[in-house]
Amino acid sequence: MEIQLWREILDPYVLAVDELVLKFNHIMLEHRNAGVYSPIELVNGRVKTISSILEKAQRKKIELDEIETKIEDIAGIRIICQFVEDIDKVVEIIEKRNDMTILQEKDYITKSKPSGYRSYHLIIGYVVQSINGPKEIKAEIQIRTLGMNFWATIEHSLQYKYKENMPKHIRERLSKAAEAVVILDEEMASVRSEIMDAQNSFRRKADIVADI
Ligand code: 0O2
Repeated sequence: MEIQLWREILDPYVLAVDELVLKFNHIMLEHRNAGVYSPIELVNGRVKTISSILEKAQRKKIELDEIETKIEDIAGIRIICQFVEDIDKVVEIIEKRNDMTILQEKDYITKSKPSGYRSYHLIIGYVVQSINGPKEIKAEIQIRTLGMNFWATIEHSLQYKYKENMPKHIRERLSKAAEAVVILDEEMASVRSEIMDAQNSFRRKADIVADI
C-alpha cells in the first residue's frame, strides 16, 4: 500500500489519540481543581506503526481491506491508576460519556492472560471530524494499575527481545513477578483503606470538637 494511502487511513486515528489523551488529562485536571482524588494517575496514547499493523494482520490472517474493522488497537490509549478499585471508577466515567461508545470489554484482571498479563481493556467507538466529514473509528483503552503497568512494560520489552523464543526460566520468573504484583496491588489497597478509615475517624473527631 502506498504511503499516501496509509496516511489517509491513519490520520483519523492520530486525531482520535490526540483528542482522547486530551480528554482523559482534562478529567484528571477537573478532579484536581475540585480538590477530589483522581482515579486516573497518568494517560498516554499511540497510533500503531504500519509495520506493527502489518505484522498483526499477517499473524491473524487479516486482509488489508479488513484492517480497520478487525484490528481494534490501531488507536491505543493507556490509562494508569494507583489502585485496582480506581479501574472500575474509570470504566464508570467512560460509560457515562456520550462521546465514547463501549463496544467490548476484556477483563484480564479477574482472569489474567497465560503470560501473567493483567489489565482491563475497552474497545470503544469514537467519532472524529475530518475534512471528509465525521468518521467513527475503534480505539482500545487499556486501564491498569502502576504495578500492572510496570510488569507489562518489562514483559513487553522482553517479548520484543526474545520474539517467540523466550527462555523458560525467564517466563517462569515473569510469572512469579506477576503473582508478586497481585500481592502488591492487594497490599496497597489495604494500606489505602486503612489510611481512609484513619482520615474518616479523624474527621469525625474534628466534627465533634467543632460542634462543642
Ligand atoms: P502493542 O502496541 O505493541 O502493545 P493479540 O492477539 O493478543 O495481539 P488482541 O486479541 O487483538 O491482540 O487483543 P488483546 O490481547 O486484548 O490486546 C492486545 C494488546 O494488549 C497488546 O497489543 C498489548 O498491548 C496488550 N497485551 C496483551 N497480552 C499481553 C501480554 O501477554 N503481555 C504484554 N506486555 N502485553 C499484552 P499488541 O498488539 O501486542 O501491541
